[in-house]
Amino acid sequence: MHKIDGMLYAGLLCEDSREMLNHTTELVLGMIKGQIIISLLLVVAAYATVLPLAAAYTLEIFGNANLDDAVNESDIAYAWDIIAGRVASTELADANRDGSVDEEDITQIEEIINESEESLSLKAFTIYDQSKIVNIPMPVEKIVILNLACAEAIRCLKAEDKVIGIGTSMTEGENKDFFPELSDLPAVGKWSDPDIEAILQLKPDVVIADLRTPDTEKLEDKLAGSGIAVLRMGFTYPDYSMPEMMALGMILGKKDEAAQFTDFAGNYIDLIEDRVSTIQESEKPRVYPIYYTSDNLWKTGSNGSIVDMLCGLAAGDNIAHNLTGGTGGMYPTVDPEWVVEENPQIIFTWSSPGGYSVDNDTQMQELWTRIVEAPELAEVDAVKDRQVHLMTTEVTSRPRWFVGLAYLAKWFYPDQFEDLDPEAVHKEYLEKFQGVGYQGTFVYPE
Ligand SMILES: [Ca+2]
Ligand SMILES: [Ca+2]
Repeated sequence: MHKIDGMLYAGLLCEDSREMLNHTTELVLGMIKGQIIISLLLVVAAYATVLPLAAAYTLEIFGNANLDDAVNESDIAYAWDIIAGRVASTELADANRDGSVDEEDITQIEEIINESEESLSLKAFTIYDQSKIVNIPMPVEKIVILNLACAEAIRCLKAEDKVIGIGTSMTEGENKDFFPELSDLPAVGKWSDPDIEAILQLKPDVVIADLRTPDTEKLEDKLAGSGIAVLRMGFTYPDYSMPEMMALGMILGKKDEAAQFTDFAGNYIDLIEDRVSTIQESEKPRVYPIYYTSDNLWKTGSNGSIVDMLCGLAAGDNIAHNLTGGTGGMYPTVDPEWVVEENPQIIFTWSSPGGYSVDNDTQMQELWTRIVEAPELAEVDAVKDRQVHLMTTEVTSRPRWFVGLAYLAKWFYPDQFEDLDPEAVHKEYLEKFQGVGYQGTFVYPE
């Protein structure tokens, strides 16, 4: 899937953008479940004849005329081909977004390549809503970041010096330990409820917020007319996080840093996808992901959630895939009897206690014992076989979600991934991309 995302987007670009996102999500998820590979291949084949070769993904920046993963000289050539009528036009070829592709777009593409453009437009993924086009005045020198995933992404790009304000979560508890250089900056309220006055006083060029939270009424609407752009990015949804990182790299003048990250993460993602690509649907382990909160073992993640995408990539059959409920319809609560009926072979949680500042596994051990000794689960294979695993949100719901993916792949298919060492991947990531040493407790049992 990682490899043909770009083709999917390319093939559906002529559609209404909301439809496109829905179609793409459905297609991608459908493919993960191995249900519609044939129709997908037909879609790909049909468009391959009229559109350029797909890259790993499509960088959704206007000016990326040929819909690959970069804006470069080949986009100038492609835009000239469009103007000459030799190839089909693409939405992103209209670099200045005036409704037609002409020489002014060539000029804008040249300026993007030379990093002298006055503004940059991108299509941001929003997951729960339609995809949204955002116009960013360039260059971007001052940013406010509201959430932790974004702070980690900023560090991946080595762009901390552009941050002038932060959400309060970066000043609290272990986050202060993990982001010492950011935690001392002026705070602008909660990630979910920002203080607009404080943001206006800081006069950033851009505010970067989570995909979904807060509502636009609490952020975009209140900043309208201020000249401050709002960018929504997740950095955690497997289907979108690589193009997001590349787009942010371009916006912050950190293209090379972004490419280093996507190369590093992409290598592990590709390795895992390649190895599980031949596994038949019937051979996939049935898994029950627990969204563990407040001592509750019966909340889970379904279709559209990060954890469901991770299960799909690691070729696990999420028993909750088709359920709906909870936040965004993606975090339903289930009956214990239903779990017993489904009889999962593996149980895991991605929201275990633990983390960067926790130097012992006492709490994780307690939760593990709580699960394997839960009377409701006594007859479930996963418990009988002690196939119960815990990990923390740091390795699933941050830009380093590929570390969580590596753990899942190993838990689902220990033989195929005997040579994969998720802890070593994590350590290398923290040192290379976060500038911190490896410490903490992230999984149980080891
Ligand atoms: Ca391109
Ligand atoms: Ca144009």
